[in-house]
Amino acid sequence: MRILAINDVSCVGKCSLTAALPIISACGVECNVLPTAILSTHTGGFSGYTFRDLTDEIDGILAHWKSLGLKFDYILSGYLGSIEQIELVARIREEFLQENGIFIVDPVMGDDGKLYAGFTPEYVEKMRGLCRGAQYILPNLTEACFLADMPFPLTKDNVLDGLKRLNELCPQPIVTGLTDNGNVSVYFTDKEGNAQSLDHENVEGFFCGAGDVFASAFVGCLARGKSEREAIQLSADFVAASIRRTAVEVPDKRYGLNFEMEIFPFLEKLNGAK
Ligand code: PXL
Repeated sequence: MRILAINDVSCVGKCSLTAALPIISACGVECNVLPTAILSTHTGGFSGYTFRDLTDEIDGILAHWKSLGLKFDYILSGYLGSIEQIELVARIREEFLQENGIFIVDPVMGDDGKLYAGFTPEYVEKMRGLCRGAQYILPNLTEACFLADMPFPLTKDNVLDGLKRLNELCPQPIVTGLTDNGNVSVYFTDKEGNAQSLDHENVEGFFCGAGDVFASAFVGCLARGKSEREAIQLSADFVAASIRRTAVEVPDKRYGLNFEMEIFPFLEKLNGAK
C-alpha cells in the first residue's frame, strides 16, 4: 500500500508534509512525498518567510518514478503554489494512480473567509477542475464557499445547498469547520449520495494546520480499510483532541497543533483497541 502526499514542506508550523508524514506513517501505511515548495514557515500569520518553488524539480522526479514503474494506491494533494502545479497534479493522477486507486484533493486555498496570500479567482477555477477528478475533496468552510461560489460562511441553513454544488464537482465532498451553537461540524456526502454530518464541541480560535492533520488522518484511516464515515469520525476526533490540547499548551497558535501526543489514543481507536 503506497500513499503519495503532494504538498509543501513548511519547515516550521506543523502543516502540509510535516503533518502528513508522521500521521500517515503512524497509521501503519507507507507515505511517499512530492514536495511542491519549501518555506521557512507556512504563510498563515507569519511575515518574512522564505518560499522556494520546486516546480522545476518535479518533471525529473516524475521521469525517475516512471522508469521505476511506480504507482500509488492513494494520492492526496494539498498546498499547490501555482496554477502550473495544479496542472502537474492532474497529470500525476493520470499517470501514477493505480487502477481503482483513490485521488483525494484538499483544495488548500484559504481560511476565515479569505484566500491565502498569492491565490486568485483564476486559481480557484483551476482548483475546481482538479476537484472534478477526485473521489473525495476536503475543503474547509472558506474553500467550500469559494468552490461552490457561495458567500462565506455557510450556515446550517444552506450547507446542504453547498454540498449539492460541491457534488457537481466530486462524488464525496467533505466540508470541515461549520460552527453553530457551540459545535463544529463536518458535513459530507456518503457513497449513496446522502448528506451526513458529525459534530464536536467547538473550541474558539484559529488553529493552523488543522486541515492538514484531518486530511492526513483521513487518508491513513481509509488506507487501513476504514469506511468513509469511520475515517471521518476517527480523524475529526483526533483533530478535536489535538485542538483542545493546543488551546491550553500553545500560546502562539501559528506554530500548529500539538497533535503528537494525541496520535496514541487515535491509533488505539484505529487499531480497534478499547
Ligand atoms: O495548512 C495549510 C497551509 C499549507 N501550506 C502552506 C500554508 C498553509 C496555510 O497557511 O501557508 C504553505
